Amino acid sequence: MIFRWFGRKKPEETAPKDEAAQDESARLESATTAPEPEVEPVPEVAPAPPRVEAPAPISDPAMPAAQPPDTPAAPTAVEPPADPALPATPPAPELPPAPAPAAIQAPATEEAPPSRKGWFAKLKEGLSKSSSKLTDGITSIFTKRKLDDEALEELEELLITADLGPATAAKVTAELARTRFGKEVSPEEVKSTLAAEVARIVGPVARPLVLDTALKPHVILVVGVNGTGKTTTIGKLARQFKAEGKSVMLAAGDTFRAAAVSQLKIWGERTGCPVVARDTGADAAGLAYDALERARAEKVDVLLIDTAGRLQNKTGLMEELRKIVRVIKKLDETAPHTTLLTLDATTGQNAHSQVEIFRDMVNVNGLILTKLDGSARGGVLVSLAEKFKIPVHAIGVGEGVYDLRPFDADAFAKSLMGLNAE
Ligand SMILES: Nc1nc2c(ncn2[C@@H]2O[C@H](COP(=O)(O)OP(=O)(O)OP(=O)(O)O)[C@@H](O)[C@H]2O)c(=O)[nH]1
Ligand SMILES: [Mg+2]
Repeated sequence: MIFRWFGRKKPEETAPKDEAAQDESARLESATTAPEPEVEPVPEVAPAPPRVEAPAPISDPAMPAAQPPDTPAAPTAVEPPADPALPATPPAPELPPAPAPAAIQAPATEEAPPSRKGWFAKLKEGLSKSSSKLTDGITSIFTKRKLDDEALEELEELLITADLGPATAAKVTAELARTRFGKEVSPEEVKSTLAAEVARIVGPVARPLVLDTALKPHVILVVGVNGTGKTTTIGKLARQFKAEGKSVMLAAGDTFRAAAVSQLKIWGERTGCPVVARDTGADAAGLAYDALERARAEKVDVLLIDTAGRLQNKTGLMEELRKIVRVIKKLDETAPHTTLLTLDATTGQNAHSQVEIFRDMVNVNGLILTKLDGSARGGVLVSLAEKFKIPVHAIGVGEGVYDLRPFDADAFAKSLMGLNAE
């Protein structure tokens, strides 16, 4: 069926892998039995999101501490984050720069589900920073001017600076030249031609997340750089699946930060989904194994596994994610059925290197672009589509529980060009 829309050690200690966890790793690697995980009780009706006091930041001398992990984020400001300044020593980990680390937070207040029209308006408004850059540029290039080589060159440059990437920019301008070269074109004509071309490029990747209902559970592993929206996206997806009548279980696989577990528990309470969790520093693969075992026993429809966005370094993260995959395959060799990578649209071209790293590491087969609201770099979705051809299942346009939408190529393309989608 298609998903459519429309603990044991003190958390304040940093050591993410204690001896017990390592022993357990060995146990899991040989796939024997696992202890009962801690499962949060499920309230019948999702309560109002509780306010949670942010626990003290976990200090780790090995990690660049550009910002404390638990600094509450301003709810709506999604300015392109400055690349966090990495300390001169020790050497920076190799992961691409990431936005500010996640804040533990009570998710945005419950709002009513938006109407279809409201959704298009929100998308257009969300993309307004991206689109105004493009449309202002198009207007200044094409007002009372013929489509000549110079105009095409200026347009190509504009598209590159709007994050569409050189290859996509060249393709789009070539298409415009093919049909209109030498003619006087209005900015409106250029925008609609570009919107059509963008829709053509992103169309093939605009694919809904398909849940295999025969699977009990369909396992969704959510990966991504810290702060890109993994935990929030899990909460939003959980709400959607529940609304479709599915039974959903969440696994707090980010055992690196205490706040990460609390954040997922809030989403669990809010969406009425049980959360399998352990204390900070527990073995993430062991937790994932326990969660899958439990989800199978309970014949749950969907298991969403949260993961850490950063560990001591890139190698540590890669190893942990690979181990999660290896260990859950001992229970179901086809799992994870979906490996979703969340990408923060405000990071622009950085998203490309994140896709490359995570794709090679854990075989990513679905993308979710988050923070398209307020990003001036929404065009990156076009270059990602063209380059990687990995399905974009949904886009995040806010922090609210309803702010995740299936990716609609046409609506996105029109909104990116400042045109009305409907
Ligand atoms: N505006 C906006 N904010 C978002 C969106 N998705 C997530 N956020 C916010 O981005 C911040 C980080 O989100 P998280 O879900 O905690 O990110 P994460 O990937 O789990 O981060 P780590 O656990 O540190 O790896 C939070 O403040 C979210 O509310 C979105 O689509 N739009
Ligand atoms: Mg998280």
